[in-house]
Amino acid sequence: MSRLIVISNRVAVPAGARTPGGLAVGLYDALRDSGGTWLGWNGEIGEGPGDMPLSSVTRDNITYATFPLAQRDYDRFYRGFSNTVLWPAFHYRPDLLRYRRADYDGYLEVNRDFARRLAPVLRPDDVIWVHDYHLLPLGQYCRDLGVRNRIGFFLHIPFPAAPVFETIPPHRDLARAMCAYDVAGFQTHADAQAFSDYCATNLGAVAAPEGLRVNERVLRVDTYPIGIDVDEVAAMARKKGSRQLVALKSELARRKLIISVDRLDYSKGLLERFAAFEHLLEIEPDHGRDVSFVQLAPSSRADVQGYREIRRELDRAAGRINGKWGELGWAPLRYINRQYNRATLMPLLGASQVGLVTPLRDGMNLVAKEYVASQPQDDPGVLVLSRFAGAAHDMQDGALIVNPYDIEGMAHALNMALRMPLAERQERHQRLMRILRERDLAAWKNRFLGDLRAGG
Ligand code: ADQ
Repeated sequence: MSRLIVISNRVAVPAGARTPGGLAVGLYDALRDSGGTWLGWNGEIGEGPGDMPLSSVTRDNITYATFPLAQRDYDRFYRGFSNTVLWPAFHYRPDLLRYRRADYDGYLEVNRDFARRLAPVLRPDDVIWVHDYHLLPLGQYCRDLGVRNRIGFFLHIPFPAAPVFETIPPHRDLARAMCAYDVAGFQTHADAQAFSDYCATNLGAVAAPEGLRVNERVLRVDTYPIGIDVDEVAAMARKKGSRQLVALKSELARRKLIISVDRLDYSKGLLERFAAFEHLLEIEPDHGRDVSFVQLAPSSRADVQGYREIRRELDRAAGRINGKWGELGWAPLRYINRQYNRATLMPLLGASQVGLVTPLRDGMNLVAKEYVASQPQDDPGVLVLSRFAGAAHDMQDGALIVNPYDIEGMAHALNMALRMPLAERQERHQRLMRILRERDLAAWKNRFLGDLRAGG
């Protein structure tokens, strides 16, 4: 089998004997099967200008080739264009977009640099898989250097409808560059359709039997909903003895737990969710001391504008809710900004009666899937899920689907979830588990790589 080269902004190098978790597992398996390289930023900021040194470690047939970013590149490429232009626009928040030409130049330079590092180490039959919005034009830069290998691209976040995409000043150049890939994969049909529609209207793309024809190239545009390793999550959730869970034991004996787990991000709808929980306390005072809501949200991208404000607003809302509804022995909302590892998180999800996943926009949202996989079959909890998470397309058959802008609607769904009879919970859980298994992480990676290799 041809060698695989994975390129993503951040690379998860396994530490010591520990194997990676989550998404990294799928990519790790794919790389180990065929042998290959994972290239990207090591998460550090290097000193001074000039080329940053590349370091390589090889483990289990996989070479991890990583490098630091210079401060200037971190500011323009990562903090600037990637996270203050692309992230907000792709999540339908053009009001938070702050465009500067210097940031865009930095974004292109770093993409060019990725291509320059990659091209010399390629063998003719290597297959290249590029990940996410930080690297939209990487394929085009590889082509400019004469790379003729198959190159696929997968977007983990939503692709917005044309009028929103067009708020990004260089939208046309970005979309044109994306057409240099052989396969462009999206989380949902709506995302793939939005990209195709934009290309048809603005770049003169036409539908061909093998995909989208743009000038003389043909690009396969398709939907590859990302999944999880269901057995890994279920096994982790069953492990007892996590210190955090032991601490919650007496609480769990007396109260039902609603849980939410996110990175602290304005796209995740935390404020609306807090308001819905507060509304539940208002309309169902009986629930009062029977329910606790745990929101885990470690701060992310704290140095990017927009993130400080949301954090401040959440602190205020959490304080207000506990101030108003709390009692000496009970705080209805536990809002925690610490990062927990998966070994702690999965049993916590498994012990919660409601998984509340209500982003305003999300490419997929793997926490929704992890919540379902963590549930005990004999007494499963209920997933309350936003219609604007990519996961809603896969999971509408078993989750309670809500609109995160409808605070009262979310409170009613929470109420329904907390009161749902066992037989209905089991039935919904079984339906969801069937879908999770059918569309798991291995299926995602096999189908994407199958399509990418097929056209070679
Ligand atoms: P994220 O926006 O990071 O990912 P999500 O899919 O929910 O969102 O989470 C990815 C992983 O991070 C999951 O395995 C989850 O358990 C873990 N995680 C999330 N919050 C955590 C927390 N507080 N503590 C510890 N772990 C946490 C992007 C896109 C998503 C898309 C994924 C994968 O924004 O829409 O589902 O990529 O494609």
